[in-house]
Amino acid sequence: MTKTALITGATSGIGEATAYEFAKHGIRLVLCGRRLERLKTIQQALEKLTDVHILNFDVRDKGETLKAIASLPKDFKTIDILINNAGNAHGLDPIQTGNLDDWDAMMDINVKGLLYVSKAVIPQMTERQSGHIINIGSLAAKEVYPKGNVYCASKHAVLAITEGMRIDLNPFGIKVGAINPGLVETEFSQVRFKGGKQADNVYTGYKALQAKDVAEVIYFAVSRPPHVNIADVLMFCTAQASSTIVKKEL
Ligand code: NDP
Ligand code: 8X3
Repeated sequence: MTKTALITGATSGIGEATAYEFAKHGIRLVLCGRRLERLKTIQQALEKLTDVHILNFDVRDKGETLKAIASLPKDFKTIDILINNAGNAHGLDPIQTGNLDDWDAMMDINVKGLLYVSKAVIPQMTERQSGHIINIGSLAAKEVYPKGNVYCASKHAVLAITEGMRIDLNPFGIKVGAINPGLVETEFSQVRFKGGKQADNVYTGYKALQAKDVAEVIYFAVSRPPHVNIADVLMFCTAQASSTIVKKEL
């Protein structure tokens, strides 16, 4: 039977690439994000391949998140696959000079937003005793790097939540896993550095992972047979060995 996936952060980067990858394989889509025009453009492009519904909300807003997901029309209400992807780094500062608004953004979006979306979707999965949740963690979920402090904390939390979900949802036959990429060339650094010049250097001198590379791994995870759960993936571009070791040619 054709599955339906809800993807948060589908307006760019890994989420958008995952929407394309899933559509190619006929998975029906509920695409979420704040930038409505982008959602509409992606919907228009993908409707040639599959059914697409868009939901425009900010994951920081608990009420809006629950309301948006509850508003899904009958045809899209059954979510088989949840991709908790919305998130970003905000700033790269040592802890002593970190910005409180940046800290709020990372904890509110990466951690609490993921929880709100999950809270809206999990009850139907437990009721059906089936479902698959993939949380997008990061290398930052496994390592702490200089100035990464709060972003790394938010992603360590994502990994802890993933493991907690897997334990609690195990009796219901629900698969839960995390995909943890290293450097991926998306709008991530534009957001982290607030459009500043620093963002331009992040992906120069080596070939970073592309959003599609991560999307293909996500599709691999969701397309395994019923008895197989990909619990945790750490993926790098070849040039990257750790958070601080990246082989650059320039
Ligand atoms: P992008 O900036 O390209 O995408 C981020 C997505 O998150 C956008 O679609 C954005 O949509 C959405 N988003 C951000 N804030 C909110 C919010 N408050 N409410 C709803 N949606 C929101 O970056 P990536 O694709 O790289 O990031 C996707 C995930 O991958 C993140 O969780 C990130 O931490 C993780 N990651 C990224 C890596 C990288 O190097 N790029 C490496 C490892 C993990 P909109 O603005 O329209 O709301
Ligand atoms: C994004 C990758 O290395 O900036 O999670 O933390 S990194």
